[in-house]
Amino acid sequence: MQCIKKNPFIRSFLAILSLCLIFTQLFAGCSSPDNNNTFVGRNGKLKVIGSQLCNQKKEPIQLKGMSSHSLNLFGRFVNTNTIQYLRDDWGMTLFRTAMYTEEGGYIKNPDTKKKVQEAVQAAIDAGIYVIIDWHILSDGDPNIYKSQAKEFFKEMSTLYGKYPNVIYEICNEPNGKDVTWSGSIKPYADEVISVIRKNDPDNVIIVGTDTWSQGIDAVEKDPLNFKNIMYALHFYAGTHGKELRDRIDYCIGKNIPVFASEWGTSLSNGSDGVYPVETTQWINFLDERKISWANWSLSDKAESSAALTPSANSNGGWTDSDLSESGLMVKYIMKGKNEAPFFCEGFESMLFTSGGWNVTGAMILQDQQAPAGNYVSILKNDNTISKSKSTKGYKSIKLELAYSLRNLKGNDAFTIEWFDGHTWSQLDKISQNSDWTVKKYAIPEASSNNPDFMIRFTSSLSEPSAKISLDEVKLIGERTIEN
Ligand code: IDC
Repeated sequence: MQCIKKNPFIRSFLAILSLCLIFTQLFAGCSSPDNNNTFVGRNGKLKVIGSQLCNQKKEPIQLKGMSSHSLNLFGRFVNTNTIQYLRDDWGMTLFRTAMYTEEGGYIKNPDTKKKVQEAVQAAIDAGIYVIIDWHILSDGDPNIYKSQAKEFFKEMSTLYGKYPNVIYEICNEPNGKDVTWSGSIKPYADEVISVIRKNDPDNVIIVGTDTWSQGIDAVEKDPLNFKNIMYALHFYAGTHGKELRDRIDYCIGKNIPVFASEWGTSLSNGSDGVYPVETTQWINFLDERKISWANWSLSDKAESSAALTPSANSNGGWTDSDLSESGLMVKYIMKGKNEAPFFCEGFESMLFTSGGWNVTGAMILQDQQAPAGNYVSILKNDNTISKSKSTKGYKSIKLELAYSLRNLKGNDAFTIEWFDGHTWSQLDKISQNSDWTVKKYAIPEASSNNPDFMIRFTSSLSEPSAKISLDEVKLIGERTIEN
C-alpha cells in the first residue's frame, strides 16, 4: 500500500480516475434519468419567447396536466405511481402540487413540504414538468407569508433549480380589494423571484395576478423585469367565459405570457356542473393559442371539479368508472380524443343515487366475475333502472354496457331504451342467456345535444332464479360547442 501511494504514476492515475468519477456523478445528477425518451428529455429547458412558452429548440410547447387538491388533505393521490400512471394512460405532461399555505397547510404544517418533494422527484423520474405551487387563497395578500415564501422557494430552488422539469408558481390566487398588482403582488414577486434566481437562473416562474388570478391585464403597465416569467390566469368553465378569453387575447397581443395553471370544468366554487359546452370552448381556445394548463383537481372530494370518485385507489390504474364526469372529460381532452365516455357507471359506490339513477326494485351486489371493480347492478323480474343525462355539448351518442343474463326462458327479456324528450324508443330487447358480454349501440341523431335525454333498462322475467346483471354503463359522445 505504502509503495502504491508513493508511486507518482499510480497517484496521478488515481487522481484522474477519481476526477472522472466525480464528473460522471455530477452529470448524472443534472439530467433526468430518462434522457431522450421522456417528454422533458425531448423538450428540455423551457423558455418564454414573446408571450409563448417554448421548448429548448425554441418551438412552441403546450403542457397539459392535473393539479393536486390540497396536499395535506388529498396527498394520497400524489405519488410516483399516480404520476407515472397519469403520464402513461392520460398523456399528462405536467403536474401541479398545490401546497396550501393556510387552511391547515404549510404555515401550520411545514411537513407538507415533504409531499411537494415527493411529487417533484416523481415528476423528475417520470420525465414530466412539475409546478411547485405556493397556494395562497384565504390569505389573499401574498405579503402575509412573504418571509415563509422566500425561505420555502430558497430551499426548493436550491434542491431543484438544476432540473429542467421544475416550474415555480409563487402565489396561487391573490385576492381582496386592496391586493393590487402594482401595490402588493409585484413587490412580493420581485423579492421572491430574486431569491429563486440566485439558485435557478432560468426555469419558468408563474406569478399569480389580482382577483384570484384573473387580473392579467394589470401587468401591462408594470411588468416584471426578469426572464422566463409567465402570469397566471385561472378560470372555471361554468363561471368564466368570453370576457376572460378576450382578456387573454388582449394580453397575448401585448406580449404578456399567460399560463392557465388552474382551471375547472365546474363553477368557481369547485362545485356544480360539469359544463361540457363551456369547457370545450375554453379548451379549443387554449389549444389554438398553445396555452399550457393544469386542471383542478386530482382528488375524490364530493365536488364536481374533483376528477376521481371514492372507488379510485391511491395508486392509479383507474378505470373510467373510477372517474367523475369531470375526470372523464379531462382525461380524454388530455389524450386528444374527441369521442369519449362522458358518463361511466360501475356501481362501485353501492348507491344508485350517486350516479343519479331512478330505480324500481333493482339492487347493487358484489360479483366476483364483474368486468370491472367489485359491484354490479342486479335486475330481477319487473325491475327498472333509468337515468336522465343531458347530452348538451355532445353529438354522435353511443351507449356501451356490459351485461350477463341467466336463467331466462320463453318471452323473458332485458330491454334497453332511450328517450329524446318526447318518446321512448327501443335500442335492443335481449332474451338469450349469456355470460358477461359488452355491447355498444349508436343512438339516433335526436339524442345529440339533448338536455332531456334518458336511458332505461327493464327486466321482464318469469322465474325467481332468472337474473340480469349490469355493469360499466357508458355514454359516449363527441364533444361539440353547437348550442
Ligand atoms: C377549493 C376546493 C374546495 C375547498 C376550497 C377551499 O375545490 O374543496 O374547500 O378550495 O380550500 C380556486 C382555488 C382552489 C379552489 C378552487 C375551487 O385555487 O383552491 O379549491 N378554486 O373553488 N380558485 C378558483 C376556484
